[in-house]
Amino acid sequence: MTPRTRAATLTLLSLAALVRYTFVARNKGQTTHALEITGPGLKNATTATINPGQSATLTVTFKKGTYDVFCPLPGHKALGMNVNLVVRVRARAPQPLMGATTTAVPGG
Ligand SMILES: [Cu+2]
Repeated sequence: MTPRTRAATLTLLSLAALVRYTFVARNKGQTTHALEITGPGLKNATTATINPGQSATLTVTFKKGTYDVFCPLPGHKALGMNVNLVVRVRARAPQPLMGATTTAVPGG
């Protein structure tokens, strides 16, 4: 079996600006990963390194704009653990937390 790693997947229904979202990053792979989000208004939005079989949460408040969701470990972003996230909607009232999950799965 080769140590190839399939791209992380990110599933989102919709995202509103100015609402706090908690991402649950679950590492189903066999090597360590992490989750980082960069974009408007975010600073140091990253989890610690996540060991295989473990998970970590990352809570962020988005503004309108385009964000980059990726694994910050060296080389992982280039392997495809990277998605763009477009936040379009402005919130009218507080809403319950919505979750998104990124999953890195070993392939091969
Ligand atoms: Cu990774």
